[in-house]
Parts: sequence; C-alpha cells; structure tokens
Amino acid sequence: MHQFISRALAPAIALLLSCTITTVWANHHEHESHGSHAAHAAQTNSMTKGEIRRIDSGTRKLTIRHEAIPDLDMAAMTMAFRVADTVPVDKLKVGDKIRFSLGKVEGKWVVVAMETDTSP
Ligand SMILES: [Cu+2]
Repeated sequence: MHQFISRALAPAIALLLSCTITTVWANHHEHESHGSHAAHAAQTNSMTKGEIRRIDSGTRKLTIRHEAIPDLDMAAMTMAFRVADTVPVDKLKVGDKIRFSLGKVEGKWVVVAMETDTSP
C-alpha cells in the first residue's frame, strides 16, 4: 500500500519539483532583468544639452539650465548638479553651452561626462 501511494505520487512530486524549479528560475530571471534595469537607470545613455548658469568650484557644483532628460523623466529646468572628480570644471565659464551625461553616485545624480557643445 505504501509502495502504491509513493508510486502514484511520484509523477505529482516530480511535477511539483519542476514547477518549483521553473518558478525559482523565473524569479531569478526577473530579478536579473530588474537588476540590469537598475543598472541602466544608474546612468543616462545620451548626452543632455545644457548651459552653465553658475559655477561653484569649491563644492564642485554646477547650476545648469538643461533640456529635458527622458532617461530620468526630467523636464527642462535649471538645477544644480555635483560634478564627478574626473570631470574638470576649471575651464568652464557661466554661459558656456555644454553636453553632459549623468551617473548615480551614492544615490545622487552627478555629472560624469561633459563636453562643450559646438553645435549651433
Ligand atoms: Cu533637472
């Protein structure tokens, strides 16, 4: 009798197990794609056009009037950004037209790349 039950249950258990494995895999997969999505969100993909409105070289903060940033769901506005240590700010002047990209550093968006905008 015991034998019979286990034999009858075996396919059900096998199904249950494969089901669990599929679920674990699906969760893992979802988690992974979520992770890459978060990584994607940690850096803007395109350069944003902006104009320097204020330079605070002491705190390495720039106030930039920037165009909309679709990656960040951000409308065009004037706002202050911290600038990564790798980006030089000493040659900048108020009124300079720039293109920049942002990266998330310690939970805050900072300017991680910048170039002067030569397009008209
Ligand atoms: Cu903004």
